[in-house]
Amino acid sequence: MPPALPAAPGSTSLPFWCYPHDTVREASQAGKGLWARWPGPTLLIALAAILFLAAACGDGEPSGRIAFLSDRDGNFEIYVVNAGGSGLTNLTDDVGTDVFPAWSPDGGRILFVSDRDGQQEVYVMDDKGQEVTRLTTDGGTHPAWSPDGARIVFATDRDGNFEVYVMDADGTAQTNLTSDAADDFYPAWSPDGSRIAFYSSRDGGGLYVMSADGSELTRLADVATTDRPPDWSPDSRQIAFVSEGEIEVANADGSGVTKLTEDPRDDRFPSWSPDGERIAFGSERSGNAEIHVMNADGSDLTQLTTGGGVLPHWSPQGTRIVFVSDRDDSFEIYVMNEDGSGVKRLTDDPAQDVLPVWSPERQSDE
Ligand SMILES: [Ca+2]
Ligand SMILES: [Ca+2]
Ligand SMILES: [Ca+2]
Repeated sequence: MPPALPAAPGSTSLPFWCYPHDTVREASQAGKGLWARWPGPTLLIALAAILFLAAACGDGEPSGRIAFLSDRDGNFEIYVVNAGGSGLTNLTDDVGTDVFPAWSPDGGRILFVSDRDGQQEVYVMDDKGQEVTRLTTDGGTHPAWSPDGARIVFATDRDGNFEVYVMDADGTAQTNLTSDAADDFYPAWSPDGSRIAFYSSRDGGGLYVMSADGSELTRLADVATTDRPPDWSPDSRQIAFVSEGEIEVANADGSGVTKLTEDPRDDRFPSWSPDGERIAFGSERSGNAEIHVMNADGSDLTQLTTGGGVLPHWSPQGTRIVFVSDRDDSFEIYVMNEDGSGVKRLTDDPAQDVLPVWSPERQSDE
């Protein structure tokens, strides 16, 4: 867990007239009132002012949604909030522990894991929290979608140790891909659908990759401990992972294992930008847990936050990063621009609000 953080410095803000939509709305209404008295030029001036404000605000409020976990009702639930901060909704509302949200590639459904029926099982629901369907009955966790949304990969210890399984998206055709006496877990499907990466406790612990049917198993790197799935590059050629507190990448064929960071303090949570050019990550190298970004070859490493930050995740267009910080006392969800400017808090609750995941791109996004 991140260390305790000192008081946060002031965050960078957009000009005040970029924030409240009411300002624009009032200008619009004022324009209507003036129209009645002075038709023509006044309305045009009002419209020009509105257009100027919109242009000056750049790309404005981010669109898309963010799923996250909160224990604000006494146990963990999956929530969504619009990336602009509105529409916070509890999707699960169950006394069980509901965790590991994973957006379907079309953004219409969310996989999650719950122990509501006694043990951890994989469930799916729509993006309103409706149409909840339990997909596994013998235990399941760490679910992830295939890129086409037709299949789901997950981990289960139903056979006595953890294995990586796949199933169809309706829960049928559950198949063991690993069948090894060691624990196999945290699977991640490559964006091109051809491979699945996962961690295993085999031979002291390692990062492995296999074809999506379980064949062609390759050990990529030694990894003794992990608490997150590995992160594929968008072109499916590389995998970012954490080993002994450093961010490393490996080629999917097992070659080219490269340490991107080199600092005695922990570097964690690598998140590949959608264009594949950069990797955001959390680091304690400044003495605080802060979000950093570097080029995908490890060059041009830059600190983005100064008030504390962990668990970065990019927006689908790569213009923003969502992250978690306890700068305002409890863990909350924040969004910032890719350069660290424009930090905005999305949650405000004494409970833990953590693990934000930006929804996939839709036509209306950003
Ligand atoms: Ca719950
Ligand atoms: Ca196993
Ligand atoms: Ca909170």
